[in-house]
Amino acid sequence: MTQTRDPLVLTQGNIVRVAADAIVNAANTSLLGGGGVDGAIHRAAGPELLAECRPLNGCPTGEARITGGYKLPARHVIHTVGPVWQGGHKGERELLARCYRSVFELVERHGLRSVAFPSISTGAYRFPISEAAPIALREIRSALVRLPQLEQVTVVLFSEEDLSVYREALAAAGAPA
Ligand code: AR6
Repeated sequence: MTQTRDPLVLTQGNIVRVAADAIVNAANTSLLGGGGVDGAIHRAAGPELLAECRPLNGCPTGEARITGGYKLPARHVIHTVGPVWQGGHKGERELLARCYRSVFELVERHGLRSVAFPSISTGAYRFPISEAAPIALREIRSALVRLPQLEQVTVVLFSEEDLSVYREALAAAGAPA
């Protein structure tokens, strides 16, 4: 049997350097920028990104919006708003899953073939990464099964520790179906 490359790739690095059809931004409901990965993406893309975001009038938690990538190597940015972790009894897990699904709806609609995600909600929004990783990986696997156009999904983890958590979650979930 020939070994094919897994379309799901985990890597450590800075998402602003990734040349994919789209990179995903962990934004807030204003879509007007912030700290963390959001700040890094806006800085690297340049002020045209904020100019395109402003008339979008924000984005509710769990939804997503698409813009150009401007000075980024990525063609598009898909902005999604993750839930703030409030202890786990406020629908946070479902809202996080919804973020991934909303991103993939845009990926499908725009015929994108490669997309790179940061670990949504696990920074300033304090979602425990050990709980977020299996949700992210489950939704990514499900999209890869559903969307034949989708060739590669990369999760770009900012630290080696975060990469280890995702690797363990991937191993625990087993091989792709
Ligand atoms: N590349 C990849 N991952 C990164 C990068 C980067 N350049 N920078 C940070 N991370 P966060 P959230 C990781 O806080 O929790 C913003 O202010 C980071 O280590 O960026 O969804 C928004 O405006 C962490 O693992 O996003 C919102 O107000 C992950 O990205 C709020 O933060 C997410 O951390 C959103 O909080």
